[in-house]
Amino acid sequence: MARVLTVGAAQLGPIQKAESRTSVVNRMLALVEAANDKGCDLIVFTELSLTTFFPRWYMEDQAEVDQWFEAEMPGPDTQALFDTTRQYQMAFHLGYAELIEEEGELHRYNTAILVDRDGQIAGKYRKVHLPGHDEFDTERDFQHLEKRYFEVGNLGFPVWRFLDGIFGMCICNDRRWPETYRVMGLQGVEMVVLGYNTPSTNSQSDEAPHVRAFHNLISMQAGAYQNSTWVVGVAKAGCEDGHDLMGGSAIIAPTGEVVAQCRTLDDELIVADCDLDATKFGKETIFDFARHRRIEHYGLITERTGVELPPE
Ligand code: ING
Repeated sequence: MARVLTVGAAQLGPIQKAESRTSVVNRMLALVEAANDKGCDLIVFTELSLTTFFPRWYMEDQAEVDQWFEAEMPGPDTQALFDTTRQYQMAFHLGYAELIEEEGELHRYNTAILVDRDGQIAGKYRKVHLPGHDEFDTERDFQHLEKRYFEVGNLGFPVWRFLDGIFGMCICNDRRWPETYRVMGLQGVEMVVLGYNTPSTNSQSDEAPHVRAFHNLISMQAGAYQNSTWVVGVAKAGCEDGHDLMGGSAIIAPTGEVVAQCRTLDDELIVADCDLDATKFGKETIFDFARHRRIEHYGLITERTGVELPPE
């Protein structure tokens, strides 16, 4: 039996600070049209899809910060996305900055949602691994202030029954941490969808760009292979107000093979037929956790970095 989904990875090119959400959503709707023309069941958008990557800017005024957040989902700017995808019976993934009042307090998260074919939000994830720093760092070539603007995600790494499969999400830096995929792998995940906004250069070193592209793929390919799951990683790419973001959006099979990859730094749709049953072989052989994984024999697993070595 095959459970084949036609999946579109909808990379976005740069979004300038001055670009309106309406303009961005119109670009996204063009990608939805292209995805519909190719028969996509699902379209995956990127991290912080609706705005420029604003954590690169140091801001002190909360109202200035909050202009980058969505207080409603769907809201006036995003309703067209929900309406059009529902019309096409196409599910979608969307990353955005979430402003929400919970128990009388305002909270701000780097968030992603899964929306089903009928336009209903089926799952929500909030970014756990927030890279960067929370105060202006004079040592860096550019700022990365996610720790300043977002709270750490408080939803864990859940999975959902979605599109006749088991789906999970993560966001950007999460994809670099093996725990991210394993927590979902232990729940039987069959497709992990994620967005990323990754600077092409390292603000703290002269790391060559090809190394960054290598780390991007190896992180996602390893996560896919070691948990026998599809991984769809979608970039916001290109030059935003003078700051370059890498592309490389990819659809990765449970074997770890890249089956499709974007070639530009612009709005670009790549499509692949993803058989969710292709995850079974790995889960039932090499990565059959029940038969082969021996956590009780792994020795001390500390929550701290590193382990106290026994005295000489
Ligand atoms: N961006 C980058 C990412 O994890 C980064 C930040 C790049 C951290 C390279 C470490 C190394 O892809 C976001 N938004 O997390």
